[in-house]
Order: sequence, then structure tokens, then C-alpha cells
Amino acid sequence: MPKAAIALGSNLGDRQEHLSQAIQQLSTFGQVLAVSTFRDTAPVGYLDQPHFLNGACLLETGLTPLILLREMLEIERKMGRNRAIVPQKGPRVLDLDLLLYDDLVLHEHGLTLPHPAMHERLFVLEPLAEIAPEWVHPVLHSTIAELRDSLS
Ligand code: PH2
Ligand code: MG
Ligand code: MG
Repeated sequence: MPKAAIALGSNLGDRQEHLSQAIQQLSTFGQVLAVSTFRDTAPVGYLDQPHFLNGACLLETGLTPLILLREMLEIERKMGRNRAIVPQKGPRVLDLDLLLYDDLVLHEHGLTLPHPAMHERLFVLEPLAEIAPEWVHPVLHSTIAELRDSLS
């Protein structure tokens, strides 16, 4: 069964509750194999917003990448995220990003795998390295632990 790595973030309301509920929702699409700790992180990029709570999880799933992405967006929507609100990079109740799907490399229909910015973001690599340190990035050919170490 394929395995997906998913990043979770929230910086509005009860952040812990939002991440926990998201994992609960994800578990309806397969088996959650691992969940990282959640960590408080300063905003990166668009700075004028509250700190995030960030984490990562591994999901074994029979869904294809595009269907999984659609379901992830639906979880975001059900949790109250409104993508019409500007700024686009501003505060959000829940952000779910599909990072890796086995060793798939693709770029289609609004989905790029691996996630194009994952290797630049400690708030992604640190939690992911807790649960998948040896997963090899299929484009950069480094492990998640190596990518994390090269940033920190
Ligand atoms: N997500 C962003 C932009 N900046 N910063 C932190 N610390 N954590 C995030 O999840 C995050 C961010 C866009 O998705
Ligand atoms: Mg994101
Ligand atoms: Mg996102």
C-alpha cells in the first residue's frame, strides 16, 4: 500500500485541536502509521501573523495522490479554512500539505511531488525527520534527516 507524508499547520484558534482533528479525519482514508510531535514555530515568509503549530504524519492509503490531495483540501474546508480570504499566505485554521507519496515525482493538476518547498522549511523537515528520517527525497536523493541537518 502506498505511503504519504503530510505536513500539518495551524495558527488560528485552538491549534492543537485543529491538528488532532485533521489526523482523525485523515485516518478515515487509510492507516496513520506515525504522528510527529507538534511544535510552536515562528511564521516564515509572510511574517505578520501568529506563530504556527506544525507537525507531520505518515499515512498508508489506497487513495491516489490527486484524490488524497482533494480529500485533504476538503478536510481544510470542513475545518473552516476559507481560501477566498486574503492574504493567501496569511493565518489559517488548518493547512495540510502533501509532501511525499512513495518515491513519486510528478507535476500535474495543481499537484507537485515532492512538495516543491519542503526541503527549504525547517518547520516541515524537523517534524518529518522525527517519523521518517531515512525516507529519501526522490529528486534531491538525500534523506529527510540529511535535508534537515543541512538547514539547521
Ligand atoms: N506555512 C506557510 C507559510 N509560513 N510558517 C510556519 N512557521 N509554519 C507554517 O506552516 C507556514 C509558515 C504557508 O503554508
Ligand atoms: Mg503550507
Ligand atoms: Mg497548503
